[in-house]
Amino acid sequence: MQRLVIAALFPIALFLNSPAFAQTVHAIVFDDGKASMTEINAKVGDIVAFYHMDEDEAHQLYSTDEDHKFDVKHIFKNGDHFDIQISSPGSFDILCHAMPHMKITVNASD
Ligand SMILES: [Cu+2]
Repeated sequence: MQRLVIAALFPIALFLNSPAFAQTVHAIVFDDGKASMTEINAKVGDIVAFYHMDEDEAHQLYSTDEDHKFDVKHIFKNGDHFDIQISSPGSFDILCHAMPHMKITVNASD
């Protein structure tokens, strides 16, 4: 059974490692009540990685955009890490439940 699973995954792994599917990780650090970036230009398939390094503030990140919906439901606090993958093109805003002024715009292209 184990062997079957590995055999099934192997072609997918090769496919993802080919240069045509090179994936960029856009790391955003949250500290001092701020995000390290307020705008990201990304490609479909890229990862946006949130790193919470804030001693004083809790951030709760979400997007209500139809094609890029997510919500970090738990309290996102110091030391936490959370990734989203860009699944389709378009621009959307990442907002924060805890801070109405916090906004990170993601421009995703094919
Ligand atoms: Cu915040």
